[in-house]
Amino acid sequence: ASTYDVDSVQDKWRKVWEDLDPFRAGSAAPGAEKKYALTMFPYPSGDLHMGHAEVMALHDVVARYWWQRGYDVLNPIGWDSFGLPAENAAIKRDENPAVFTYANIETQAESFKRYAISFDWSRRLNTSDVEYYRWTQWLFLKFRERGLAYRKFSPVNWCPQDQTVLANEQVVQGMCERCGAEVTKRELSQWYFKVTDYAQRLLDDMVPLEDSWPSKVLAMQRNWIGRSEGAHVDFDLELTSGESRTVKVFTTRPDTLYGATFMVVAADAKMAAEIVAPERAEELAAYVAEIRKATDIDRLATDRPKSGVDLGVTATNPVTGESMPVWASDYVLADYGTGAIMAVPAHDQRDLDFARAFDLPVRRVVDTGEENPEESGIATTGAGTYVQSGPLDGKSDTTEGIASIIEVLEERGTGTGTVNFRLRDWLLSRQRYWGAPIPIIHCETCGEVAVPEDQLPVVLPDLSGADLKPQGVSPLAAAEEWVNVACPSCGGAAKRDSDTMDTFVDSSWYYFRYCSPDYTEGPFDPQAVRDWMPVAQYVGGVEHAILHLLYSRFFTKVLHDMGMIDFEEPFTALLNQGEVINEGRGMSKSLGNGVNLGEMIDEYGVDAIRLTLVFAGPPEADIDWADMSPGGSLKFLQRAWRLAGDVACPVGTSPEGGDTALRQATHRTVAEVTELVEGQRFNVLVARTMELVNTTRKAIDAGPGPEDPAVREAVETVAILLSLVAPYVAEEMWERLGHEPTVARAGWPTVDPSLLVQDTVTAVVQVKGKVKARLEVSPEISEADLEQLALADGDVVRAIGDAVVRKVIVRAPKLVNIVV
Ligand code: ANZ
Ligand code: ZN
Repeated sequence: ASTYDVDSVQDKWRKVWEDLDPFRAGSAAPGAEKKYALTMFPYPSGDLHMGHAEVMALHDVVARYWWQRGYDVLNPIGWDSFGLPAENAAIKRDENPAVFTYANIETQAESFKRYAISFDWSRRLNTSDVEYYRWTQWLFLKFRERGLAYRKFSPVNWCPQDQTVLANEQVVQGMCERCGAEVTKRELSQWYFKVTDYAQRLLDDMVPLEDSWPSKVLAMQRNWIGRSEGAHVDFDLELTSGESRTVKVFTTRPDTLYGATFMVVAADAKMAAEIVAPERAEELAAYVAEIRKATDIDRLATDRPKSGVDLGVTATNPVTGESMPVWASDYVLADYGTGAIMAVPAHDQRDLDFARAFDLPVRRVVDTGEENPEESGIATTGAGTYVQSGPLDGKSDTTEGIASIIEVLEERGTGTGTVNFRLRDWLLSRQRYWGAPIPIIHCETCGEVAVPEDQLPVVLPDLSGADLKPQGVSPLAAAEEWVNVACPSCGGAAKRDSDTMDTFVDSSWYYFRYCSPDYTEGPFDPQAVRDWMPVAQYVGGVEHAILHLLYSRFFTKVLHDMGMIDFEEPFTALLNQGEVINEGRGMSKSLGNGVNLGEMIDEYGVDAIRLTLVFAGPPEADIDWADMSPGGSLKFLQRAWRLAGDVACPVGTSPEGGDTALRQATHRTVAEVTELVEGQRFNVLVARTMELVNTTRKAIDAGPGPEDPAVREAVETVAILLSLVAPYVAEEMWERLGHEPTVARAGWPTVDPSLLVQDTVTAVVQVKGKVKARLEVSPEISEADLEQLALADGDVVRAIGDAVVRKVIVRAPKLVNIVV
């Protein structure tokens, strides 16, 4: 046939591949090196969209390349199938989330198969499967045994729309990461993972990832962990009751202690209510009620008008002995540092704004040469000479200043040097139905009791027909039969914890499970994990830079400390793909600029869509679909496919003796493409393949002709290169060339180094035995041409000067010797 029928080709090969099962992990030659290629698993909230199409197409270039290179590849797929998106969608449709979720999973699986991603389909997993979440529960209990999962009562982020708490990481600019509603605070008893215990290691272990993770992601994690060096300083307070009390502050600038003129405590910290003078208590309570509405982002904003309440008590500056007022304000956060600060208005802008708003004293202690902040209203934060600072006066080294004040404080026992982290513990409990139940039982006599290991899993009850609408408590609390149990410890009446786990708990360890998805003795088979992990290449969106990637790193470190694995970082290399946009903007329903993947595939075929996405630009760059030409991609693929029909020498013919120029083009392409794939420059891989197709077409039509064995070699190479991007066309070409399927496992072409001749060589020109010029010339240059070039060179002409040329000895292409 001379036309390429996309649909029938797709149907044909899907069946063949299903029988061949070519991408089963462990199916490479014995002893082959193992490579784990991972792509972030999808939420089953609908069918696949353009974003999935892009990330999977890029990811699959790597996985398929590894197979071609002879590695044993683990490229698994599964679904992040618990969680709010599915639950909210199910509520809207008045369906059981399970029905909706599993139907979507089937739809997506079908789409992935049609999209021909080289997954090992035998390893499918869903985080909402009982066999999976029993181990999520098991891990929770193991973490708890290590003191890394605990419950505490404290103010938490609350999404009024989803009626559930949120982790700090799920609050994006004050909004719920999922639904966009403004997040408020509530006091609740909730479960946490103690990720703060790992803050320093999470920072340190990023160093070796410097070259293989996007620097943006590393910077975001560093910033999120937020390590600050500084000091804790103790201030003695005199309360109105006559009692005294010590309040600790965290400061990164203890060297400015002489400039501290008042103290501020977080208005919503417990401490504020404890120290406030009785006559100010009411005012404080009213103020706290007001600020509960503000987000942390608002509260820390420098341009926000300062507000606060004078608590009517005084504190003593430990170095000046001066008495200073204590205020409560919302610009100090309750859960950062110690929830209290020493205000140094001269050198901290927020403190200065506050001082000016409430007429509090400003004292400059670092002279930076700028105008005095007291007059300018602009705090100076840089280095300068210390003034009004006792022993520091006249000095000007900040590091030294900080160290010497810490020394003084430590000697007197009124402070210590310390490191503070911005990272908070991970709030993991959710008041929603569709998640892994927390395997804890609450007993009035025994307190919190872990569900015994042999009673796992705690199966999520079927609440079909029940109202799952968020009401602030988990719908599980109303499932009487499920909730009421005997205490495993005393046998008395007790209740199950009715919260479920954040889905980020599920996704923090799924890549371990893929190594042995049917293992029943633990979350994973240690040997299988030793074989495959860590992940060699992880591909996914930058939106997971903090949440998922930080949590996964934390889980991996805990598993390491539990002795279950011997590495500490899960993902050796990370690639963040760009976004697929349309007409310059993100695709969205409200803009009406969505592009339907299914329709695109129906119109142009899978290969053309995949090729378009890979060819669009560097993988990390955004793709504007409006600028793309899937029709052009399809035309190119048909051109490539036609080559296979034109090859006229039999399969198995040795390429030796074939046309040299074409053979060189082929081998140079393979050599270059190998480096391009290793360097993740997949778009250039496509460009080089296109060039090889054009060169081969010329060779068939005008050059050595279709019988030349170099043509077969070139077309076979095109098929193999295309197998990374356009698997259907590649397979069809391979068959037309007389091979058995599958081209995906044909093996990477071997490069013959003798065919990689350089385009130019350097010819040396000597005059009177001295080198006077170096010329870049073609290796095939004739002696006459080389002589002419040499004699025309400016330096050579100068070197000869007035002398008479007696003899020119030419050894093309390397040497010209001029005798005068
Ligand atoms: C005195 C001081 C003087 C400060 C100065 C800064 C400059 P990072 O680097 O982010 O850790 N701070 C401490 N706890 C706070 C809280 N709970 N809410 C709001 N602000 C708080 O910032 C640490 C600095 O932020 C601390 O150092 C403290 O102000 C303030 F010239 O103390 B500093
Ligand atoms: Zn009990």
